[in-house]
Amino acid sequence: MRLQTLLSAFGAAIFTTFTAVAAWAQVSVDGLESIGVPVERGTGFQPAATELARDLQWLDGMLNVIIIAITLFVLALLVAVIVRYNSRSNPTPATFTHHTPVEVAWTIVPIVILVFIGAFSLPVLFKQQEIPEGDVTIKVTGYQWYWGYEYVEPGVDGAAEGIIFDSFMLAREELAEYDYNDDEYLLATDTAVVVPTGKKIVMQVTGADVIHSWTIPAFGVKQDGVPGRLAELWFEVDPGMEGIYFGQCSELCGKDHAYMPITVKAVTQEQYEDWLNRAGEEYAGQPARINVASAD
Ligand SMILES: [Cu+2]
Repeated sequence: MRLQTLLSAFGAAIFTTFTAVAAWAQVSVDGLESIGVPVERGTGFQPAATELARDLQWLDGMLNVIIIAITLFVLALLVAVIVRYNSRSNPTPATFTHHTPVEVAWTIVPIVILVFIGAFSLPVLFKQQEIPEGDVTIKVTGYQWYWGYEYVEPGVDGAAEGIIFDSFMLAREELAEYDYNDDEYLLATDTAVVVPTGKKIVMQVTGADVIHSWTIPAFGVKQDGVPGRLAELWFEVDPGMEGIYFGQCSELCGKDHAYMPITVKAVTQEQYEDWLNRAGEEYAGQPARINVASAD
């Protein structure tokens, strides 16, 4: 009984600490609309905010056309066989086992289709995997069960040095306080990754304990964070697409896998620089990790 009381007191203490840290850590950017957000009963993609996402969505549409055409063709063949070659309309079936022209055709045609698909999908894949020189580099680490972010290089005048923060999911009752809607529960976090639009953002993705996966569907990016490895992904949000984008950990990582969402705020370069300056002061709370050497 005493142990139970002790445990619940301990739990309350931890909760209070986390809440206090969360309240302290918020450096917000106001006036942003949620763009990359799931919609009720939606089945399509979220709006594409990057060239990568546009490419993916176009490829998906093109593949769907091919898939539907093949499915209808096979269906038509099946129907033709059922109608013309059932035992009533065709009582004495043919007994041949080979038909060379047909066999050549059903080998060549799929090869042509696959080469055609490859010719469009490989460039899309390469565009994702060839990491450009980033204007902003952010290291993201998956923890059980939250994300940690470090702005690796300063964007302007060294202001980003020491911008290190963790990002926890907001409880339902905290959403309003942070300017999120009720239906953004399980998506919104206390701190958000802030990136400028029209700039190449490189994310270095890793995991601290188990494998996690960082994604923003509207950006067309997803990358596993594997402990001991540093993987990279990149994206460039289209100018004019300033807003809030959500993602969720996409690699089953344990008990609270569903409670470590990702919030990215894409802002204009001016808003970004303003945020950098404010965040630099706010988040430089871990002196041991501030890069002092490059200050002069
Ligand atoms: Cu995870």
